[in-house]
Amino acid sequence: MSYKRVLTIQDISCVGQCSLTVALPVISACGVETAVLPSAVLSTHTAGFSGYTFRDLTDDMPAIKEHWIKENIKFDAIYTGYLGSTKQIGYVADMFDSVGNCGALNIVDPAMADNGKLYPGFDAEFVEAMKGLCAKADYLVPNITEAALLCDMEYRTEYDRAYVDEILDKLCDLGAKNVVLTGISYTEGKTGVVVYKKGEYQYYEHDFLPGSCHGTGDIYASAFVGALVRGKSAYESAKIAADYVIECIKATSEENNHWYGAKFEPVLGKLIEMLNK
Ligand code: PXL
Repeated sequence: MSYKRVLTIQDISCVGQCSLTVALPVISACGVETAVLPSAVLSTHTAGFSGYTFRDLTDDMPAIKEHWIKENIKFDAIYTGYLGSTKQIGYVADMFDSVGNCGALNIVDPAMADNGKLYPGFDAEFVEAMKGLCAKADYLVPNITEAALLCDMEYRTEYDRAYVDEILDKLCDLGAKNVVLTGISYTEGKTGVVVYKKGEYQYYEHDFLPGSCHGTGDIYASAFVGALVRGKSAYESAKIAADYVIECIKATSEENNHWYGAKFEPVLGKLIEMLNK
């Protein structure tokens, strides 16, 4: 296995088990060097805490990029998550063009919404700009809320394969080469992930675990990136990430007041085992 370096661009929520505090340990555990570019620094994430601080780092990005170019620092993959501002999305798109190695993978988690709602602070202008970033994605990893927003489709909690197929085609029409659509459930008690490339549909279904916890989208995308960069196929990576998230949810549900994130750390060993199979 050749040694690979990933750049991940997302916020530091100091407390909250999401974004960079998940991506850095998870991708590192996959055996991949992980460089970070914080999009913003928050005292906590925005889901359930109130009065959090928010420092937007948009204006630091051009100088960071210029320094990396001067030092000839390049990455084998660039993975983006929660971004700090609409203007920043343009800078991030520029990073794809300027600091990716030849053949680098661009992986976009359009982290901006869940359960039918945008996260606090995001608006329609942000969604429009995010469509432009998705156009550059080799792998786009949305949940169904984000996917519906990106396609200007109605968000539904009940749907059939035709609705999902329409979303997948629209995401590819935006320009995304592959789509990994999470949280897709066709049968009660089950959920799963679709791995799609224009015309090629694969689905990994698994049990739905009640008591969903915050931050599993970030754990999913980080494990997917780690496995993919380690050389697993998109489908294997999607399956490993799903199985790992299941382990995280099981570990978290052992205690019922751990509401703000998932306990991904005690089960990192299981992720490494899955990768080594
Ligand atoms: O997990 C997504 C996420 C990332 N970063 C911040 C968030 C959220 C979701 O609410 O608030 C700051």
